[in-house]
Amino acid sequence: MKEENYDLFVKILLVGDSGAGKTCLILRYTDNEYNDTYQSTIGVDFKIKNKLMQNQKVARMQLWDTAGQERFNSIVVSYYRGVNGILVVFDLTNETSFQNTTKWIQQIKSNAQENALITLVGNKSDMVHRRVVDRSRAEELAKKFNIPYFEASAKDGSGVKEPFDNMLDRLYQAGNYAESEFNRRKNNSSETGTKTVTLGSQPQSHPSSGKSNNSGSGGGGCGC
Ligand SMILES: Nc1nc2c(ncn2[C@@H]2O[C@H](COP(=O)(O)OP(=O)(O)OP(=O)(O)O)[C@@H](O)[C@H]2O)c(=O)[nH]1
Ligand SMILES: [Mg+2]
Repeated sequence: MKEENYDLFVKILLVGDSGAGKTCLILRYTDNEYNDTYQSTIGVDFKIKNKLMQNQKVARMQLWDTAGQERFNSIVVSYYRGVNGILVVFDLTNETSFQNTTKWIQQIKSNAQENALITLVGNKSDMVHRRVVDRSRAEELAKKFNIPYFEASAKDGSGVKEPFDNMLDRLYQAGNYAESEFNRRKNNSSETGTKTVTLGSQPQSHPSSGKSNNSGSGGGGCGC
């Protein structure tokens, strides 16, 4: 796919405690793959997914995967500014990871742009017998912050598309995205009506993680 062959561009960040499954969710969503071997993310990483929306517009989604480990938190915080949407991920089998979602949401509210959209995601729904967080508790928390809640399993793939696709739809509805340079040039000054958000710096200006196998992959065919 050529650089200009998309209509809108969004930057989505995933945050949450270490081990919650952020990397696995991104890998499942972008490549439909899952790996049981736990490799904790170092710093920040990203993947690209091109998505054909129902309205036939092609969205380029830049999905930023962050390290949940406390020692990387200052790096993670530096990535909040300039993102359009943030998925806060917790592990349905880990009470602490659920308790900490409040901390993550507060950190987002103090550091991200005011119009950044947030979604809460409970991962590992396949582990029915080890589950400790009820749907009702998570829904209550999401309601308190007025954000949507989704449950997913990166392992079996269920419910993974929904939080990402819903975030994209909400960003589109809110006009919280950037137009491609190509469209911007094409439309020039004649047509307005599309709200354009100027995004922050591009990935190459950010420190990347040691896992270069993931970095910036995708961007190829439309993973619609
Ligand atoms: N059963 C089950 N295990 C999962 C699921 N998602 C992730 N895991 C397991 O949890 C481990 C941690 O997942 P990661 O995606 O690496 O977690 P992370 O949130 O990226 O962690 P950090 O990079 O340290 O912040 C994985 O290696 C899997 O073993 C899931 O949906 N179900
Ligand atoms: Mg990770």
